Amino acid sequence: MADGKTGTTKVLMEETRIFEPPKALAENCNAWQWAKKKGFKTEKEMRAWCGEHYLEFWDEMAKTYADWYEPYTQVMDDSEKPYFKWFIGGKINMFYNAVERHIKAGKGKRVAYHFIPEATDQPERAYTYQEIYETVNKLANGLKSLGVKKGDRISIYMPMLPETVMAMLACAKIGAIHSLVFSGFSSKGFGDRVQDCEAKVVFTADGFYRRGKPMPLKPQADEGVKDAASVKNVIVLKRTGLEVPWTEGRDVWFHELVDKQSADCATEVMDAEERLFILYTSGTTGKPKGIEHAHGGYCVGPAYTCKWVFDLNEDDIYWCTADVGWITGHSYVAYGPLCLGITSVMYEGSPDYPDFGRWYKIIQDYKVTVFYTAPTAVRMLMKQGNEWPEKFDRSSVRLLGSVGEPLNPEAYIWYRKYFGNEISPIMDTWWQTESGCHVISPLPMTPCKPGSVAYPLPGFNTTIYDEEGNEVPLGEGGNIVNPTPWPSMLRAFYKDEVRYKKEYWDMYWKVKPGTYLAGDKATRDKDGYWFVQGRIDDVLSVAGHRIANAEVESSLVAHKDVAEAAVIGKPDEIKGEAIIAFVILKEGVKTSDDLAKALKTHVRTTMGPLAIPAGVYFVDDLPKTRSGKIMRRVIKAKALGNPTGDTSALANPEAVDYIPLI
Ligand code: 6R9
Repeated sequence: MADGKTGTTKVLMEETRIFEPPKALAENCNAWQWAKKKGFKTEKEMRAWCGEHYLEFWDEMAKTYADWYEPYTQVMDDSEKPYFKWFIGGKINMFYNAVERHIKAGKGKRVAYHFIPEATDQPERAYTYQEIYETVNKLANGLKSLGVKKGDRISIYMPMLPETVMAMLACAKIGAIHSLVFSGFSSKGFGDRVQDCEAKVVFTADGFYRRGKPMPLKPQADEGVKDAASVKNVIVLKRTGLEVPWTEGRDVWFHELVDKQSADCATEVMDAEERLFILYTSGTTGKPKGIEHAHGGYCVGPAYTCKWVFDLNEDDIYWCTADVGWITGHSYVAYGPLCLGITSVMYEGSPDYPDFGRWYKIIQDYKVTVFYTAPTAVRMLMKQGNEWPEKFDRSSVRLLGSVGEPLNPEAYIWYRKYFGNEISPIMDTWWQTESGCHVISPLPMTPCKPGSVAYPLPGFNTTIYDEEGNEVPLGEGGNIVNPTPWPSMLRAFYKDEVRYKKEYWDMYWKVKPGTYLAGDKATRDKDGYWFVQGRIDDVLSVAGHRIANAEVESSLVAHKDVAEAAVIGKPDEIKGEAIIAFVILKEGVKTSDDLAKALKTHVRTTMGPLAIPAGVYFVDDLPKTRSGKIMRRVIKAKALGNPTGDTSALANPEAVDYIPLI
């Protein structure tokens, strides 16, 4: 189709291999225990019932996995679609569920995180639930002393540390709304997000470790907040001891703020719908969208899926490698495992420091039982060869997870063999910042097909629609949709009602109001197994991170020598997609390798290293629609040597000829 949206695609690849989970796991896992108790004979029957009776199902999950100060009187209210409300009248707090209730239950001595610094000469350290409870209480009092109140926004620009989770928890405790920005973002990326949510306080660190070396972070944080009038204080965690620029009266050391405070602090009683956090994710127009999540629903979705999909129990040692700055870190490093009182491993640095054996060594040292990572990491480690995993004992691992992009069959088989001892099933979990928790995934008793995310989870009625809103038959592709709401769903875009409606709800509003459009394409094979095919909009997936094409283009166009730019994703064995830029230079500017390099550096400094184009090509023109929209679909087809399809919407069809084969 001319606008680049999905048409109907057939299943091209037929995967016939099926991996059965170990019998003992299938029979004893938490999900199947529940099914047996309810009298279901098959997994299919269970999944179908939970979809049909989704309100009853979520009601039970909310009562099983969350503790409420006051019970809700209604499970869900859809009277103001697309603003769905969950657990009406219920009072709750995420901090109470993630930490406080474990202390009350006498489980304070349990380890929440085994923290492993990147530098091998620094001590590893366990943080108990009790220690986290006390530090968070003090930090919450510290935030109050700075004037932070319920509903205020707090930006967190911190590396992968237990203190980052504690900063999140302190906000939750007093009802402030946290907004994490991945510490790999540039100062501009950070600053834009701080300004958008009008943060009152910012958390950052003096620096972080990368490949064994301390790197500064505070100067970037300063640069980011320099135009943010809303920011009253910057709280700085001392991690590296690097010297930092200091603004008297504004900047506060994390440890000094905590040390002065009492460890008594009352947890704010929140309405279920009050906001827990805002997390920015890339949208089609390039401006990041602030996805809002609520306390009530978030206490349910991550905990339920940690219990059912990852089968987590108190004797597990769980490790999710995601950075807390992304949604996977929010749900599966912080809130989900904490709500269940689980012991996690948290590793500060990169997988190749001091060598490619680091992750396997951590698995060996801590006897990790459940491991969750992204396909990009699996492919990167696969490329390094089997001798690395073979040096270490990985026999503790009993279950694996994958997230962020399709796990291609080659990587799937390798991951299963070298991380999973050829027996651990892989939970390939499809979900989004917007969904808050897993949506489509196997369960531990599901027979799995490589490359497939299996089926929608209990509680979801996720299906595939064609452009008109008809469900497509097995074997055909279309748009992933959720016709019914779920508790940990997004509630809104921060201050942008129009885009919220446009991006998720307008597509099928006329035929089926309240149907959520996920923005991905998928197909199901003849057995009903789901295969995710990628985004329908113009968002790239680089190493599992979403980067809007438009964001990279606007960064390039901001360079003094660039007139116009178009960015596409080229399939990449390791990263999923590599960023390729086509650039029209301003009149009189000459093309050169140095200029191509300068443009890459420019993207790096304005957006951060994740967004650096792998290739920059200079062209004389770019194909556009009559309304001036650059036709990325056509550019991509031409560059990759595929048929360019329908070009009737082009204002300048001759421009296609300028696009080189890459
Ligand atoms: C959790 C997360 C969401 C987008 C999503 C889709 C892609 C996520 C996937 C997957 C294939 C999987 N995605 N999991 N694609 N298989 N198992 O990644 O959130 O950063 O918001 O990205 O990631 O395209 O729409 P987020």
